[in-house]
Amino acid sequence: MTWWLIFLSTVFIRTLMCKECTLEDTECVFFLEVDHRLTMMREGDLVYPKEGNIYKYDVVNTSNAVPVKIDEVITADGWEKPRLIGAVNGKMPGPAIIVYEGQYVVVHVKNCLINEALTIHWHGVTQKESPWMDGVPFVTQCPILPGQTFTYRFKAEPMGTHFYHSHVGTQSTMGIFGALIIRERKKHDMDEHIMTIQDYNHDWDSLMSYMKDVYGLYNGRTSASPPRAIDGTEFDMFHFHSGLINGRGRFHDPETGTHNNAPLECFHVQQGKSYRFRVIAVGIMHPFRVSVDNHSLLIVASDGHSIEPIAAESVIISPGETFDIILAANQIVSNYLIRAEALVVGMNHKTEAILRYDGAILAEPNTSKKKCTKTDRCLVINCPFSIFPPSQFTDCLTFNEIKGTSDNEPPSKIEEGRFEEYFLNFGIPGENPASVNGKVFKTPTVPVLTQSAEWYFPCEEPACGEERVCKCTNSINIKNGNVVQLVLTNMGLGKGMPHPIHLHGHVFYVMKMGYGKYNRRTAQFSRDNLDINCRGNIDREQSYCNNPTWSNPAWRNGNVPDLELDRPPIKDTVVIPSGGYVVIRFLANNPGVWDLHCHMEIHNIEGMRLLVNESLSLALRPPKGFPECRSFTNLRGELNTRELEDSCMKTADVTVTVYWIAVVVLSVLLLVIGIAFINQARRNPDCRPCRKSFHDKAQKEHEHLPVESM
Ligand SMILES: [Cu+2]
Repeated sequence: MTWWLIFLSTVFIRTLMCKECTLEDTECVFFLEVDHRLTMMREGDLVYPKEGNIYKYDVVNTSNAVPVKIDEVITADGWEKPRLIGAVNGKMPGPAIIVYEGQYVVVHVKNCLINEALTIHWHGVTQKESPWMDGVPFVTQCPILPGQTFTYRFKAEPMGTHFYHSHVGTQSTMGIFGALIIRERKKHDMDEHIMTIQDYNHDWDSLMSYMKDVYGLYNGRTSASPPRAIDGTEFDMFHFHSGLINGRGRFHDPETGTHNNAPLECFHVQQGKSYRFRVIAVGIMHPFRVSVDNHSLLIVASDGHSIEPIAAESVIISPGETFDIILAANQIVSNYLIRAEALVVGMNHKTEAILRYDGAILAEPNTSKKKCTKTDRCLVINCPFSIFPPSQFTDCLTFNEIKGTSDNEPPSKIEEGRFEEYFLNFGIPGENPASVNGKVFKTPTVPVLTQSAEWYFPCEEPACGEERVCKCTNSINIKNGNVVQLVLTNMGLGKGMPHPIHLHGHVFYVMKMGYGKYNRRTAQFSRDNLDINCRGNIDREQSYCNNPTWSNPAWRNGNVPDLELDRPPIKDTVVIPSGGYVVIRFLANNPGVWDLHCHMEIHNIEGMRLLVNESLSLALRPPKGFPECRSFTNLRGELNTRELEDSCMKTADVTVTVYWIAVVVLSVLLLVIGIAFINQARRNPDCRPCRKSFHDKAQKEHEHLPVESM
């Protein structure tokens, strides 16, 4: 009886606490339980897809059977072999957290995973009053261990479309994510839909995908080739099976082109009304081009920040970015296909959802994608390259051509002596891992924000250099009150696909973007933008570009021409085009330690990351009792803990080194033994080389043979 009462009261409290926040609340409380789940299972029953529905595994005749409710199953792409995923409150995506600007958000996160620690990052929230709530393991907090609960509390700002996700390893794309919507504090006048988009592999968990990218991806016994983007640049080796919208999609068989009829996400609209679609890219690697058949999109915000509205056929969204799209339901009552297509060529990498008008029949849409023609061209927003092939009659509006709105605060003026500029090249040089300026990020082993006395930022190893790659806790030190300009580049030998770079603790102005050169006839990438001097190797295509700068020295100190000073758009994640650069600016007004990283999960965990150390001594201190953690050896100084940690981080290098040391030692040993053996043999006639010895022995024996009588 007691247990039953406890259970009921817990359910009651959670129901109460998880209700949607009202305009009047000053604080809103949520519970998130993170655990593992299997796709295509309802409780203990396997399900299978058919005609847009799902049925229990033992249903043979579906014509009279009642389908399983799709909300009760994490269907993913409907692949019938259940795949292990992470889930928040039993769902993927987790529940949306919807609050109003300025409210305090309290989220009790319970780690119910069996064997993994986690943290939750509130992507887009600046954490001005609470830098220790940013949710980055070993930067702002200790990881939450299995069974533990950690309560996040932060102020909801800035307003807009954001999301939450685990910041540990590959857990985010395992399914540990959900929308975080901060509405303007007034009654909202437009209905909304939330749309998360991701790429997905139904055979492996995200960690396996990462390991295969690092160590090799094979199709049978054939080494797989990387997928190519429309502009000819290469993506990394993620084996894309399907795309998902709000956790649902269909597996399209690449051999036959048919799909498995898994249920799609359905967005309901009423004819004559307009809707705000909050689109969030939560995937591993691929950008998606999003469009809706028969409808134009009005793009009004990115990463939660308003932009001058632009009507377009589609928008391209990369992992970590968000876009707000106004869709006017102004077509005839029917079903329309929502499309999200990856930018690769020769592969059917896409996902779909349904836009269903109220009153439409419950049927699959049979609409077509807009045909872009010479007289009716298509406009695409936020292209990661500057042109499409001419035959596609499609125009790009790159992000530097987009204006912020007049109600955005303008960027701070630069005062004498209060300006800092850094050049950061995001690259994958040769066979080396993803890095920034040739520095592969080494994760600290204590949270540097809250246990700063126990960590330093060493990146001075002799292994680092202009044409070298090293591993260390890379950071830049910026001073509170200064205007900071970062020139993010994607150049030289390590350039690759466009990288979406996300900054924690700040939003930034996109001041300028520079694209590489493209062949106007084929739209293929041809060379880097020459505004940047790669220094290093004289052949910039062979240079790691670890030490970039402006090609014109007069452009330093904020003097680069053509900066957008009037109304630059504001973002927290921006895509650096291949062979190009982005100039971003922000005011250092939030002391703390802030992550800056590529939001392609594979690159982030590999090391394409650094810390922005912003006047750490001025950072607010966490509340009393905030968890601490550190390594422990109990060896009373016999071994240096830091050295142990360093060697752990360099397992691959150490293995190689040990191997070669062993080879050299063994070779020397064999040489010494060989020389000693030969010398000995020379002195001892019984130890001559085998063949000779045998010959001699035979000779001797022959000599002693009795002479046969004739
Ligand atoms: Cu990247």
